[in-house]
Amino acid sequence: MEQTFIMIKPDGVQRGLVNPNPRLCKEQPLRACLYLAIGFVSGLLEPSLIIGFVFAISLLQIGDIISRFEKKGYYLKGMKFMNVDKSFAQQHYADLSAQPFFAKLVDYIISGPVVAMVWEGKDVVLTGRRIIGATRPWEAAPGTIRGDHAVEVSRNVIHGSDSVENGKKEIALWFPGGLAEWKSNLHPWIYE
Ligand code: RTP
Repeated sequence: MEQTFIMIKPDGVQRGLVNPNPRLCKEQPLRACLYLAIGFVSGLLEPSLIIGFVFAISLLQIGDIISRFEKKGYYLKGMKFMNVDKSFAQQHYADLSAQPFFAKLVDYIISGPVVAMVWEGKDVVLTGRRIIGATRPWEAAPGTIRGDHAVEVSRNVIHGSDSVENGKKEIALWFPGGLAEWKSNLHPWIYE
């Protein structure tokens, strides 16, 4: 089954910190309260768990992105919340090293934590790019992630592999230890 690498960029993560996703709060207030309560209690009990607090709050934003892939019928096969350094970001975007915006892009990717994910399913590379929307948010259709959440090309929330081949390369780069064993139950009502 096809896999793709999806990364929620620093702006996609950080915006959840200052601006809890109003849709989640409105549509699923209990879930939003639960995230906040878990994060708040863990932050109070043990300051080193503050990262849990940060992650719980940020889930209010990234939860919307994850749920779009889940609802479509794709399976989450790997996920990490991490900071990347300059050489790693340069490696990830090596194909764009000749572009005038390369240095700015690398600085932006290392400016805060990102969420690295692997999603699996039929045609997930192409369909994932459609769920994400056009690179330039002003060209991204409403209903896509970038169409709904972004304004600037340099703050376009999310990355998705642009081919099956690049997906394999990116998964190997971001998940060098491989993916956790998980017996996905490819639901017969989604896949024939
Ligand atoms: P991504 O790799 O992040 O999924 O984006 P993409 O395939 O849709 O677009 P690509 O051309 O590969 O560009 C990679 C990222 O570079 C940033 N960018 N900044 N003029 C600019 O300042 C500019 N142009 C592109 C965007 O964040 C884009 O996603």
